Amino acid sequence: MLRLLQTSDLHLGARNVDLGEAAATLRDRRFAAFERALALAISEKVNLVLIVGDLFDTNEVTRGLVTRVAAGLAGLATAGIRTVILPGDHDRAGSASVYRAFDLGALAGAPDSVTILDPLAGPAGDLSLPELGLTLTARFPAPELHDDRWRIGLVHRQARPRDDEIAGAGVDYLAVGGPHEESSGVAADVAWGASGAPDPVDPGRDRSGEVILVRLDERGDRRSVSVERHRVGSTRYEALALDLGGFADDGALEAAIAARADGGAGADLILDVHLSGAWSDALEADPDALEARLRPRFLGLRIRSDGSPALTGGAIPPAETVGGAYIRDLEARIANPVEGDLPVDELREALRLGRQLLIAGSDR
Ligand SMILES: [Mn+2]
Repeated sequence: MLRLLQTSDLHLGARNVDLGEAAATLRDRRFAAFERALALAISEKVNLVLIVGDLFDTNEVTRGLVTRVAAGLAGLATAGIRTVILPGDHDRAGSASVYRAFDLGALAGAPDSVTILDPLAGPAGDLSLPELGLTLTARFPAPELHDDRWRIGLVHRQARPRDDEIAGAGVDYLAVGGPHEESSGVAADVAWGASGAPDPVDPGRDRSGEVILVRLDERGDRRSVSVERHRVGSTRYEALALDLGGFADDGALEAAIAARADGGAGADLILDVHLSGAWSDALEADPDALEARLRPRFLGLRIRSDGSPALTGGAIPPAETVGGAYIRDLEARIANPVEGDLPVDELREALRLGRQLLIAGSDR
């Protein structure tokens, strides 16, 4: 029986400029998930660790990061565990590859325990491990790969290959990197598994934050593969859509967003808020101000708005008053926009401000 720990899409060293101050925290959390994956490999006494692409977020990472990764791999080597790494989309193989700029095995002090599989090398790039009774290949498919060992393929793609491609891969098990969510299955007699990202790297991926343990069993001439999920990540991404028409004042709006951080939940949460709809004059609904006030409660917070101030409801002051004339003029321009006038969203903002300045407190 052989056991492998499989991970991919760690995206270490990502700059995440859109996340502002949270970016550095997020990098630390991703690295922590990587370290938890390695600790799991050691405690589970696996035979092999597979990293199926996008270990690094870019080929231009710092020596400091590569050195920290190498130290982790050195820990595996000390425990007698070999690591096999496939370059991905972000840490692409080729002349500019991070794996050419740095020799991870040498940095780990264990050149025999760390292998970079070159997807461009053809059959010569296959890795034969007779002591484990398996052969690994980065070729996809590798239909001529016939030996009586376990044959394991590694492939990195944005979406998992189709069933007919997997069925013709020429392997017993296909390790898939690229999809950021966990999934696994069998196509014809080929088992496949994708671990997803060990710490979630983007929104809308419920099955991420995990690594998988792959078990290869042989009884007589019957081979079976099973996949077991293990959580190592903690970051969560959520989206929150709010209709501004449902809020009586800014306090209520702020409370609705803040509620997502209740019970300390904000510490692990990157929340993406989308405000829409028409808001009443009782609200400022300023996304930047809300974001500044609420950001400390979350790991990351983004608030976007494409809402607009409400048109004037209820009775309008008489047309001969300044306020009444102003509102009638703007309502008409909003209802029948003409070329050369201000954009409608600016007219609506002018309408809102006018209502506040000219008729606030009146009995309209
Ligand atoms: Mn990726």
